Amino acid sequence: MRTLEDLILQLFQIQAVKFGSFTLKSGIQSPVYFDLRVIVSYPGLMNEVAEFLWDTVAKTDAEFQRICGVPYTALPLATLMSAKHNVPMLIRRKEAKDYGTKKMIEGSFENGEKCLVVEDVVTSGSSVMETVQSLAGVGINVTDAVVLLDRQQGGKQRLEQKGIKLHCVSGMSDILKILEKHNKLDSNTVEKVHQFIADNTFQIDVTEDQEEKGSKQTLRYHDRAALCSHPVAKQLLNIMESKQTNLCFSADVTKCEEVLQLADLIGENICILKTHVDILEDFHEGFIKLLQQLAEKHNFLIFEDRKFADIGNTVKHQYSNGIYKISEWADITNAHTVPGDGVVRGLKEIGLPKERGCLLVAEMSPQGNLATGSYTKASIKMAEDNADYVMGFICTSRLTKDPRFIHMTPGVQLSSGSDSLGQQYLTPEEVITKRGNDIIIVGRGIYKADDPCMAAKTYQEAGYQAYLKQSVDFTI
Ligand code: 5BU
Repeated sequence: MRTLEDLILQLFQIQAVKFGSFTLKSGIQSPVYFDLRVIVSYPGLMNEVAEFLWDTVAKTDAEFQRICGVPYTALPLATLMSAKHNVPMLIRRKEAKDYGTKKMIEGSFENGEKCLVVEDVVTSGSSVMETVQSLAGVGINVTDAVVLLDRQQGGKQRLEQKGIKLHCVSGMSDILKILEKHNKLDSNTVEKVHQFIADNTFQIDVTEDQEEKGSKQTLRYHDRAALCSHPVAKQLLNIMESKQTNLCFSADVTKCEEVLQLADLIGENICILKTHVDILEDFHEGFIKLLQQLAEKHNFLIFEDRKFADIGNTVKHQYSNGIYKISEWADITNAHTVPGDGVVRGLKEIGLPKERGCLLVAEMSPQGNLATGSYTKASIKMAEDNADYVMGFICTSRLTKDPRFIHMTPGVQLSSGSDSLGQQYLTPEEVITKRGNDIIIVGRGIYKADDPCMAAKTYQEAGYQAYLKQSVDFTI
């Protein structure tokens, strides 16, 4: 059996541990990357890794009757541990959701049995949690998990908060120490990795309410801002954090002066002001300048709710030319996905160099709308394929666990209901806490109120309180 030192050197040699500049799934640049998939090509080493994992757990008081690897990389490791030490294994399906009726957990087991979860690398702990939740869904308890490499970015603490002890064969600091000692890394790289870890550790803010419930937690706005590489999404999340607001005001009035008055009156309560610039009767270029000054004064972004829906070539002109020249001033705009991805690619040609953001209309609020099912799914894929420009969705429910995407929901009032033309209203609590969205879009609830200033404060407070109670299991 090798020492831990030998093992790390071997992992470095086969490039399971790499240093340089890597774009992680979340879009952030990391100076270090662990890719353990490659070990399947080195059966001897794979056996040793499995033994290290086993010995790490054997030293503790962990009790379990089953072993389950987090798919896919840890699957062969769990298999080796199971076969050598004669502990029955379970397999967690990754894709069961798409097939509907298929079982999530394969293998035989008894209700209430305990299972050890095996993982290759832990960053935030979310992948381990997903497997724990699938197992819990069929009545199996998890109190312990074992991991080969812990990136030491807060995953261990997050799991501990959910009642799971994470046993680690090795952490980032061991790896750095060993590789530096053997002259595989210079001190500059080591420093860079330490800095990266310091800047990218997942903090868990647990509200009192969550503490009472025991184990609920989520990434906060500032955690997500750190994960975002999209400049507008990052800026927006930072505004939401510093102003404690997830309120977007939809200024659907028809006179420029009225928009400006409202913007100044409630600017401090909002993170975004949404316009329909084509409903303004007296639109003039000076209006945009004044609106931008107010955006700067109160630190909010401007979102033109244009809902582009034509072929790429046409939307390029609609976005940059004509009377409104939207791309010159709107931090954010949006698009329907009905024309296919050409609409996004067209807008992106204009918006990307200007560092603008785009939201895809993946779901809508009115009764009987057609943006559902496979249409919504295709919209999510379009966003993922264009994540350098698309920063999120207009939607009524959380569509992805990716923390980079902002989910904005229109059709919000303090009590649910509808208007006479099919608009359907949900409450801030329903939209943010229950459905896991990020931003409430409110129009008439504010500008038709007797006291719009008071109404904006009320929506800000309701939206933010709903966020403090929110728990979304993000994938990082
Ligand atoms: P309300 O006054 O809060 O109902 O205004 C809602 C705003 O959101 C309004 O500007 C609509 O154009 C916009 N909206 C919406 O209500 N529903 C949708 O699905 C989309 C946009 Br997309």
